[in-house]
Amino acid sequence: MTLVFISKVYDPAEWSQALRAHMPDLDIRIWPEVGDPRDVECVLVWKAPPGDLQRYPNLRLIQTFGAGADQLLEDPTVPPAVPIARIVDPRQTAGMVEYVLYAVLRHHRRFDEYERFRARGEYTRLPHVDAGERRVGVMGLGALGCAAARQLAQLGFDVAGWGRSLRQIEGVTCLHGAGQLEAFLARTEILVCLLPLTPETEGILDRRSFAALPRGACVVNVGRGRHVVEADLIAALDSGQLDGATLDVSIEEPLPPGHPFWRHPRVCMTPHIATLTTPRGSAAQIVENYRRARAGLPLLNRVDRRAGY
Ligand code: NDP
Ligand code: OXD
Repeated sequence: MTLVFISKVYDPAEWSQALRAHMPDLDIRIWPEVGDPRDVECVLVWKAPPGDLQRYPNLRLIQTFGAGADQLLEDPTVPPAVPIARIVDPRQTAGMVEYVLYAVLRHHRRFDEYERFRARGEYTRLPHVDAGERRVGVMGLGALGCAAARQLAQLGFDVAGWGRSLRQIEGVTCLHGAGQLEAFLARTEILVCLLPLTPETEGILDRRSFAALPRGACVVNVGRGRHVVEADLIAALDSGQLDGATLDVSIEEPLPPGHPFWRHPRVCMTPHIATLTTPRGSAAQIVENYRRARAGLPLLNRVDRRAGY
């Protein structure tokens, strides 16, 4: 029973302890010290070195640390017959909801503007807008988007959601499909992107989408950096079409030195921390999936390779 742990960001000691608490005889090998690749049945991975996953001939499960599996799906060397599972977990969802609520409230209550006033020594009041008059839009109504939309609605915001298929979420106006995207954008003053990265969603937040938003809208991107055409975002911020952006993700991560997001006065940037997968929240799920893969049972949170998420 051998699992290879591949990650530069998650702590192998902490995870090994948590995984073994659920499966004491699990043999955990920390990449790149994998020993005989024929022993390996499961990889637990966040950002696999390209080509690495094809070298385990007895692999039964590719379990990603993330909610998004785009990086694995884009690598043509990942063995096509081995199932991929992702993490869906209430703690991870709660972390994302916290981040989204904070970002939306910050734009809604114009804290960045007040910070600029303060820096200039100005004691100025802006007009007040009730939450019920603030139109927030959530793109992607999956595990995370749905939870975020629901909580925003509970705070009293006027919330719409947009996804691929029609959803029903209490208190949220749900739109779907390419045909309703423009209407969704036109009514959205604070846009939250929680889409998965697929060929269809790459670059979805571009010049045209920004132009479809009302002037002065704000964007919160917690999906993937490649959802945004970064040059178009900067241009929309500089022209005043957008008032601000909160970005947890960027096309290149870590964000390279000299990137305009570092210094742009209307960008708030965080290092892909909107939510994190924790051993406490997810070790049991990972071990359960490994057991299921060995027993030939359906996996928890299996990625649909054809859909791309
Ligand atoms: P899910 O797979 O549960 O949900 C994805 C949603 O997006 C589904 O509702 C799906 O529609 C919809 N969707 C897919 N393709 C399209 C499309 N072309 N147009 C419109 N809607 C589409 O994912 P999660 O909610 O768990 O996670 C979403 C993403 O958030 C992840 O893929 C990841 O990229 C990102 N993420 C970022 C984190 C961070 O820390 N910044 C942490 C965790 C995740 P349908 O309902 O029809 O399937
Ligand atoms: C992700 C994650 O998919 O952190 O980004 O879970």
